[in-house]
Amino acid sequence: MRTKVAIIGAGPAGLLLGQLLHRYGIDNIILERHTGDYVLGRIRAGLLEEGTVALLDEAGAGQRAHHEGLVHDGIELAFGGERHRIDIKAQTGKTMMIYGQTEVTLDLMNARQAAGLTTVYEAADVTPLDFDAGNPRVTYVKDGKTHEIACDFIAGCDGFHGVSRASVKPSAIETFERVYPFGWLGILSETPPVSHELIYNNHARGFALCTMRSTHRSRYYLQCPLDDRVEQWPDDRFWDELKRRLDQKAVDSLITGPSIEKSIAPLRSFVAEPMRFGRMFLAGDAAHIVPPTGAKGLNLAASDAHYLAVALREYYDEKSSAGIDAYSRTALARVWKAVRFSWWMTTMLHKFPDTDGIGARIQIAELDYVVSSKAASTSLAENYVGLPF
Ligand code: RFL
Ligand code: PHB
Repeated sequence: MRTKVAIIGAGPAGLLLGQLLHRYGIDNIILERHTGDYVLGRIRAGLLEEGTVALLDEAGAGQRAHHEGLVHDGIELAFGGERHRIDIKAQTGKTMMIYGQTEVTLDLMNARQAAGLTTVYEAADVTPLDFDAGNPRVTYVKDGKTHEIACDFIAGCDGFHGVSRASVKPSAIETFERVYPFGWLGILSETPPVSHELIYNNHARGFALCTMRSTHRSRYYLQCPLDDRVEQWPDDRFWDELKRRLDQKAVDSLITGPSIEKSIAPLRSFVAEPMRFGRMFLAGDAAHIVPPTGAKGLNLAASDAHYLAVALREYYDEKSSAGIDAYSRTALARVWKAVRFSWWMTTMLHKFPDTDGIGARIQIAELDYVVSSKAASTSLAENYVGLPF
């Protein structure tokens, strides 16, 4: 088999890249380790930047998001028992959209299928080869048989634990990492959200986030110890703890119900540099991870896919390598700003082991400053809504 771009991973980065390349007339094949249903079963991000929605439109997969997504103009920060609204639309002229990653993935999968493009699910032992030389290849095993795809380029869109980054020789890559001393326990429930906008809560017992998937489906997160397991968090304990961390008005309007999903995710900041190794590029979580506090993970996967698709179009249409040569630098400039913002939001909103004394007071002073200073709230707003790309 031969294709122009062999894409490893059918998460949001790989599917969006594949669809954008298709629109630019560049053929591609996606190799995914799991089944499509497994990929769709992963409950992750929920908040899309306007730029991400525009990319879904460009990919021909934005229709349902416009119909079913919830457009949000602001967020609330809660601390000291009170809520403070940041009017993001007034500060930036832009909005955000609540539309779950599962829906984004489904829409991109459907668009890919409608376009008749090849995705190999349950591809085992996917191995990128010879990307440092001029003849990159990817081998994989399917139904017990080994296959090989010859290609011009490989796109490693295979997430944090993928094979692409792991295939690079250690001397060619530099990594930067911070692991936070807590995780997020998330639940999904078939209940109306406590408020029509997201509420980020700083509380002495730990961070809590009220978000949603629709007008009848809520998603809540609690900061929890890293070694906690979901079995330790029956629904009643979750709701009790959430109520302790919310302001009274939120507690009064909170509607609880059985959870339909519950999971714990560790929080980390991670960046690999560069994002290009000869004829292989990394995109999305394969290259970087941010803690979810800034809602940037999925949005960065989308901007990487955009930069890479445009660079490859330039390569094929204009016979110019300028775009692919600049890809790593261009993508990393945006990535690092999102890493900075996500770290800052995480630091301001969570309880740290050493936050008890001076740290906790400084957090409150910072939150107070953010909600009372136009300059500070505008800074939060323009990062939250997504920096331009
Ligand atoms: P993904 O979504 O991990 O997709 C990578 C795909 O590659 C496949 N794969 C392989 N395929 C073939 N061969 C191999 N050797 C392979 N190894 C892996 C995987 O099966 C998978 O299908 O990465 P992508 O596309 O870069 O997308 C990134 C986003 O998924 C990610 O940034 C966000 O979901 C991060 N994230 C969150 N972001 C937010 O903005 N808000 C959130 O609330 C939020 N919650 C989360 C999250 C990530 C989580 N992870 C990674 C465990 C919650 C969790 C639990
Ligand atoms: C979500 O809806 O899952 C979500 C929203 C905003 C965040 C993190 C997660 O900052």
